Amino acid sequence: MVAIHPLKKIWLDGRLVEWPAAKVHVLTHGLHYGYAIFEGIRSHRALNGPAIFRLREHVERFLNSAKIYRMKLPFSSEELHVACKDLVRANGVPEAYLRPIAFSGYGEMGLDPTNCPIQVAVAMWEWGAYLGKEGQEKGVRATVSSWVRNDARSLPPQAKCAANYANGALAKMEASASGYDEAILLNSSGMVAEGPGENVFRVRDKVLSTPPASSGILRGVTRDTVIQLAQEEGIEFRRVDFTREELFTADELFFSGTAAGITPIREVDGRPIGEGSYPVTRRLQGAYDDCLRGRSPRHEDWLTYVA
Ligand code: PPE
Repeated sequence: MVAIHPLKKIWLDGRLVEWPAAKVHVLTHGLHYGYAIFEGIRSHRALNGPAIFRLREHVERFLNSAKIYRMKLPFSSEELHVACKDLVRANGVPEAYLRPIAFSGYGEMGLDPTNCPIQVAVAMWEWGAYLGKEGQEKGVRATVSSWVRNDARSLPPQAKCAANYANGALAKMEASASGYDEAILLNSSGMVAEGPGENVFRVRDKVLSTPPASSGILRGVTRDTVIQLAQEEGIEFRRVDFTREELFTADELFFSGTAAGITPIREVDGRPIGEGSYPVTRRLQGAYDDCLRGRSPRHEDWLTYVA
């Protein structure tokens, strides 16, 4: 969790407005029914200036989320790219987290959002290590949630919809109340799915694995980055379902996500994971950091410089 420190500007419905002016009505439709889709993107101080990481892929997922929910966005992909770049420049903060969001606005009530205006905003704030700086370095303690991950037949996991996160919040609160840093959710078949805001990776006998999209997860941009980097590092990789007990017997486990970055998991439900050193995780963290900060020439195309 992070307390928000106001910056200068927020992009709202096509223009940059002053931070305190970015408000909505309490009868905003999406607030009542969870009809909102969003993204989480990071910008970093890279070698050649502030740069947004994998902006294209995030905006593409945003458009796909809208499509799944029949939401007609009044802005094009190109306009959203420009909005994100303008926003980082306007706030003058290179290391930030960007939150594009589209939602059914004020106009009608009742479940069908078809006739509501669609509002779109991009806000940004400074968000340090999602699971704490110490967690990022030394690893976090996780617990398998008693809450089952949203079933794909109820809430499509590929759409990053606000409604999905009620399930995540239940899991996260349960984990915190029991003294853990983060939850791991199983799907309705009992296989490992993901964290409330992260994908999960496992290393066993030098083989890296992560659950396939069919396990009912969000297909993370960071997950995709990790998979590409692992292949370049010569790490054997498999997309495969794994069980709860395979978490306990892993040599290494880690979370991946835009907010979380690559965060080692050092314990699951009282069982220490592996030996407590994370050689594969560390290699991937290093390679990932190089990409974010423009030190990886082969992945320059993942960066959108804002200047
Ligand atoms: N699964 C879920 C459910 C999820 O929310 C995220 C991102 C991921 C996997 C990883 O996706 P990606 O960021 O593309 O690698 N969670 C976002 C929101 C976190 C929040 O608390 O808010 C994020 O990391 O931006």
